[in-house]
Amino acid sequence: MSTKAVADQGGLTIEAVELRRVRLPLVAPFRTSFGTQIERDVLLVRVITSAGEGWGECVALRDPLYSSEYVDGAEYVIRHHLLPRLFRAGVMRAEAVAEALEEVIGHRMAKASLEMAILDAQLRVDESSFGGYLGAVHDRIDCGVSVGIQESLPRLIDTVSAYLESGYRRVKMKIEPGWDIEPVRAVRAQFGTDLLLQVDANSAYLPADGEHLKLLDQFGLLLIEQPFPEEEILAHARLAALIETPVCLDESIVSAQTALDAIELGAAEIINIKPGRVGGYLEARRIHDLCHERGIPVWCGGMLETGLGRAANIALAALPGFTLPGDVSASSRYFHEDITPPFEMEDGRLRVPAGAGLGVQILPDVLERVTITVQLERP
Ligand code: NPG
Repeated sequence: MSTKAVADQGGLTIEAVELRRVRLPLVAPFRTSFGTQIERDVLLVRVITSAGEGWGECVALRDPLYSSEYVDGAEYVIRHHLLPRLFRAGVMRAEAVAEALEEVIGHRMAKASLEMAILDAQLRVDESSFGGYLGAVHDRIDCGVSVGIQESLPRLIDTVSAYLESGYRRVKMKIEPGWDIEPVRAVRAQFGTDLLLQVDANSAYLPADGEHLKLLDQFGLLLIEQPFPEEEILAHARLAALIETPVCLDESIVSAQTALDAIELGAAEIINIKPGRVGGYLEARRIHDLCHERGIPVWCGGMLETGLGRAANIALAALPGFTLPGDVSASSRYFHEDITPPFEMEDGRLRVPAGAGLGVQILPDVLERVTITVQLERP
C-alpha cells in the first residue's frame, strides 16, 4: 500500500513521538506586564509515523505567567496523560486528536502541539499545505510587530522607528499601569495618525480602571487587548460599552465556545486567535469561522514561535476573516538563528508557505546546537 493510500484510509500509525526541548536566545529582551523574556524555552514534538514524520510546537512559556500552562507541565502532561491516550486510540488523523484527548481537562497548548505534529505528518503524506488545508485565500500576509515595555520614551520611539523602517504595517504596544497614556501619546505624536496602532495590557488592569482606559480613546487605536484578567468577561463587556476603542480579547478566549459567549455578551469586539491557547489549528479555524459569520474581525496572535509555529500561523493568518495584521513578524524580530530557514519580510509582508505540511524544513545542525533534552516515547 502506498503511503498516500495509508493516509486516505483513515490515518497514520504513530510509531514514536520525540519530545525535544530547545532554547533560543531572543535578539532583545521582551518585557510585558507579566514579565521579561530573554530566551525562548520551547518544547517541540516530532511524530514519527509509518508514512513519514511531522512537527509540532508547544507555545507554553517557561513560567505560568501568561496562562496557567508552562512548558515543564506541558511536557509532563503530554508524556503521562496525552500520549497514552493517543497511542491507545491507534491510527490517527489530526481531526480525531481533540476527541481522543477530550477527557483530559484543559492543557490546550500541550494538546495543540500534538495535533499540529499529526496534521503536519498527514498533510506531508497528502501533499497538501497547511494553508490549503485551513482555507487560506491569500499568498502573503501583512505583518504587525509587538513592542515590549521600554525603559524610556526615547527608547520607545527609537524601537518603533526601527520596526517601521524595516516595513512593519502595524504596531502593538505593550502597556501596564504607569506605562500607557504617555507612551501612546508619544508614539502618535512622532508617527502620526495613519500608523495602525494598538495596545495590549495582558490582564494588567482592574475593572475599576475603566475611566482611566477611556483616556486612550483620544488616540484612535485599532483596539485595546485584554485589559482585565481572563475570567472577567462582564468587566470587558462593561468596558466595551464605556470606551470608543474596540475591546479585543486574547487570554479569555480558550475555545470556540468562549469566543461565542464573549461575542454574545458584548465583551469581544475583536478577537486575537492564538492556536496554542485554544487547543490547536482546528479550533482556531472554528473560531475564525464563527467570527467571520458574525462580522467580528480576528487577527493572529504570536507566542514568540520558532519557524515551525510561525509557518503554521502565517497559513492561518491567510484565511479571509483575518482582516487585521497579526503578531506574525519576520524571524529576525525574534532570533539571530532559527531552527528553520528564516521568514523574511518583503514590503511588510510574509509569504504563505506553499509546500506540503508546514512547508518548512528543520535545519538539523541548528536544531542539535539548541537542543537541551530529547525523549522518545513509544506506544
Ligand atoms: O510576535 O510572537 C510575537 C509576540 C507577540 O506580544 C506578543 N505576544 O501577550 O500576545 C502576547 C504576547 C506573548 C508572548 C504572550 C509570549 C505569551 C508569550
